[in-house]
Formats: sequence, C-alpha cells, structure tokens
Amino acid sequence: MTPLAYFLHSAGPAAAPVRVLDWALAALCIAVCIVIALLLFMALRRRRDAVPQDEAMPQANVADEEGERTANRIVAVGTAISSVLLLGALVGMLRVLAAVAEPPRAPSLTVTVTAYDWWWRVTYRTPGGTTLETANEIHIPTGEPVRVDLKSADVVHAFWVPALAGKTQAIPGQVNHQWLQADHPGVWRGQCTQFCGPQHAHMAMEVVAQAPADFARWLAAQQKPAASAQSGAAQRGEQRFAARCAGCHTVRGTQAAGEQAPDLTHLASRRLIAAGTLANTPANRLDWVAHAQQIKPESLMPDIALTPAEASDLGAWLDTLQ
Ligand code: HEC
Ligand SMILES: [Cu+2]
Repeated sequence: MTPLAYFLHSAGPAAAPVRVLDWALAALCIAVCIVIALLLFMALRRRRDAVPQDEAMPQANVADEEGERTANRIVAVGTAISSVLLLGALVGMLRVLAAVAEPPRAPSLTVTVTAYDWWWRVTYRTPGGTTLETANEIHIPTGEPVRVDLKSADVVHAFWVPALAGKTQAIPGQVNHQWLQADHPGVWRGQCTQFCGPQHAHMAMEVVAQAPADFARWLAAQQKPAASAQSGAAQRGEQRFAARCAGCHTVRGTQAAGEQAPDLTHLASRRLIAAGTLANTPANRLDWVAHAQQIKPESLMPDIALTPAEASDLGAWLDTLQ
C-alpha cells in the first residue's frame, strides 16, 4: 500500500464516517473555488466590455443607484449561500463526531499507548493479569473494536492512524481514550500529529491487524520472557547488554529492567525500529546502536561505540530476541 493510501481509505468503522466527511468537504471546497474563479473571470470580462473604447481614462466608482442595488443583492445572496454551506458542513461534522464517539459494542481488549519523545510504548494487560510491553507496533485482532488508552510521559503528542480512526491527543497527566477497529488483516501506519520536538517527524507507529487466532498466538509469544542465550557470542552479548543498555531498556527474563526506553524482549519480532525510522534488520539494529544520534539527532538513545567484536556479540544477542 502506498503511503497516500493510508489516509485516503478507511479500513474500519471508526474511520469510515471520517473519510466520507473528508471527501465531502474536499468536494465542497473545490466546487466553491471553481464557482468563485468563474465569477471573478466573468467580472473581469464584464468590466472590460463595459469600458468604451474611446474613453482614455474611465472613471472609477461610477455606480449609479441601480448598480448599487445589484451589488447589495449579490452580497446578500453570496452571504446566504456561504452560510448555508458552512452550516451544512458543521452539521455533517457533528454527525460524524457522534457516529464515531462510541464503538458498536464494548471493546474486550484495551491497549495502553504512552507517547514519549519520540516513540510509543505499547502495553497490554492480558486476561491472565500479566502485562506485556512492546514499542511502536500495535497488534489488534480484526473485526473487533479495541480501546486505546492514551497517555504521555513528557509533552503533548497526538496519536493518529488515519485508516483506522480519527486523531486523539496524548496529554501529560491525563488519560484520553479512542477506539480502533480493522475489518481485515493488514498493516496501517500512524504518526504523531502534534509537534513535539526535533524528531517529531520520526515518531511513527504501525497497527498490525491479525485474524483473532493469529493475534492470540502473537500475544502468547510476546508474553514469554526472552529465551536464554545459547551460543557463546549471544551469552557475551547479553552481558554487554546488561553493562551498557540495561539502565534504559528492559529485556524480560534477564536482569535488564530499565524503564525509560522501549522494551526489547521481542525486539526482533518487530517490523521497524526507532518509531518507524528504520527497517528492523540485524545490520540496521547495530547501525542504530552505534549511530542513533546521526539517524535520529537528539533522540534519547545515545550513540554507543562498540568494537567490532563487541558489536558482533551484541548483534548475536539481539537476533535471539524473537
Ligand atoms: C540512555 C538510555 C539508553 C541507553 C543506555 C540505550 N538506549 Fe536504546 N533506546 C533508548 C531510547 C530512548 C530509545 C527510543 C528512541 C527513539 O525511537 O526515539 C531507544 C531505542 C533503541 C532501539 C530501538 C527499539 C525499537 O523498537 O524501536 C534499540 C534496538 C536499542 N535502543 C538498543 C540499545 C542497545 C543495544 C543499547 C546498549 C548497547 C542501548 N539501546 C542503550 C535509550 C537508551
Ligand atoms: Cu510526538
């Protein structure tokens, strides 16, 4: 799907009414522009035709009484037409707001999304009562409304996945709510839409909608702690991680329990890293660790210099985080 299609099409009932409104308002604006351009063109022509050829310097403002009445009538009619159109647009918007306010039935799944400069923490509370975390990738089952509780850890952000729902702000100290629903499996991109600092543009996320059985499998896999390192390289990598990365990152099942950065327990299972900035390949992961400040300047992940041996150990460990 091309990036354009992400916001020109809706993929569920929370977005469909919004998309109808989008097209209706776009059509209305284009129609108004065309009418005004035509009127302007006619006015220009009329004036030129009205000026007698032999008058060198036509006098401006020679409107006689009849002319003035015509002008007043045009203003009145124009104002009336604009008012009707704007009121119609207002009614349309209020109806759409009402239509998407509540999901068709109570959502059985709630995902908590916390916005950070410049990434998204995604938290699930499973029926068993455990919580699990991931980052920048929100999995949902198809055909069901999913509730999103939105928080912010720092400044005001806004959460918007155009194909699935309207946008909602994430405000520090407050929990906002919205709901999403995808009618069929697919991946839809979302983006922070409230300017939140230098890397605002690199604050994307993806919603991955899966058939309910696939979603249940994903959830079960994400719930597990990281598998213990088998190879010597991966074991050395885990130690490096504990020494250099664990202050910020958590990997469940190891001693790494940092709170201020994405949970990396199942890092390798994600499609993208750094909030949609890079494809999640082994090479990109190491590139990010060494050059985060070039890839995403001022991000809260520092550049971490590694010798080639350290990088290959760390890479081996990160690759195991499936
Ligand atoms: C000072 C805190 C800090 C340290 C230390 C740190 N990181 Fe990070 N890391 C972050 C933050 C914050 C992000 C999110 C950055 C963003 O996307 O804007 C991040 C993102 C990442 C990501 C991308 C995760 C994703 O899903 O998008 C990877 C991979 C990563 N770090 C690996 C490491 C490794 C490996 C180390 C140790 C060699 C390390 N980090 C050390 C703070 C830290
Ligand atoms: Cu933001």
